[in-house]
Amino acid sequence: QKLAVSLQAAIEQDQLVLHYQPIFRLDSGGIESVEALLRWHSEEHGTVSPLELIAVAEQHGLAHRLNEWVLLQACRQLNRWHQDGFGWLKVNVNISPNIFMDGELAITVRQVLHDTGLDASTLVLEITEDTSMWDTMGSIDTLQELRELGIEIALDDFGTGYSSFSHLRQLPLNKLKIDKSFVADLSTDPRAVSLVKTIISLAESLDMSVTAEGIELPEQQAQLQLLGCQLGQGYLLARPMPVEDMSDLLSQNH
Ligand code: G
Ligand code: G
Ligand code: NA
Ligand code: MN
Repeated sequence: QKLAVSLQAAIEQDQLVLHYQPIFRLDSGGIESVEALLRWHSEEHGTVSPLELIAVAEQHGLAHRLNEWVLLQACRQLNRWHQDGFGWLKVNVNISPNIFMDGELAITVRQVLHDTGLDASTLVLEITEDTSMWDTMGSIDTLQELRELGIEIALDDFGTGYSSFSHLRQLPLNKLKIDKSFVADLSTDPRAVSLVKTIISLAESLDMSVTAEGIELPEQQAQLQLLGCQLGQGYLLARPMPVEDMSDLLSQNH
């Protein structure tokens, strides 16, 4: 079977899986949120990477269904965690640029919030800056609509893409995620340190919180703490993991 046909069946039959990677407060070590990350092991096609999966979905008109599936599963799972006593937990869901730009995202999000009864303030959408979408006014309207639902918006992979200072000024964003390429160079490159320091103070002055992605080494974590970075995620702290493991980790983390 073609990959797209299998993917469609997998969406309908709930054969896709979300893994979760915690985002930690770097000062206290507490968990603030979990990022939902798509995983698919197909009997026929083996393990398909999320990037390939999303590309196939977009080529075959399945992007909407896939996005809806991810949002609904992530919100349902967060509800379970809230009911298990972790009522403060948030979930971060990645939204691909095409989904973001087509104008129906706010309708889908509103529907999912309604169907799950989830507290909107615990949902964070991650939008990558690696597109030229910010140049269209429609994108600002979409962001505004999403914010009016009470959810938060994070700008993902910050520093690598298209965003300029004027975008940061115009867009109603809550969070910046510093791209892992900057974090990777922190322990070896003083210029990376300067850049990260600047991004942190920029975000603070615009009332956004900062998350460092891709923390792999203790030196990087130490440097980020020194620079006052509030939040971090990466293999050093915890890898993306299945729901059961995430539940265990939440129970251990106070
Ligand atoms: O988890 P991993 O490193 O394999 O993810 C690879 C890429 O796929 C990352 O850029 C990540 O943001 C993206 N990704 C993972 N899950 C989703 C998802 O549910 N939706 C979208 N749009 N992107 C995702
Ligand atoms: O594009 P995005 O920033 O959403 O990509 C997130 C992806 O990065 C996750 O899917 C995850 O698998 C991966 N990731 C998480 N932590 C680390 C890390 O410490 N190092 C690297 N190289 N990748 C990571
Ligand atoms: Na992301
Ligand atoms: Mn992300």
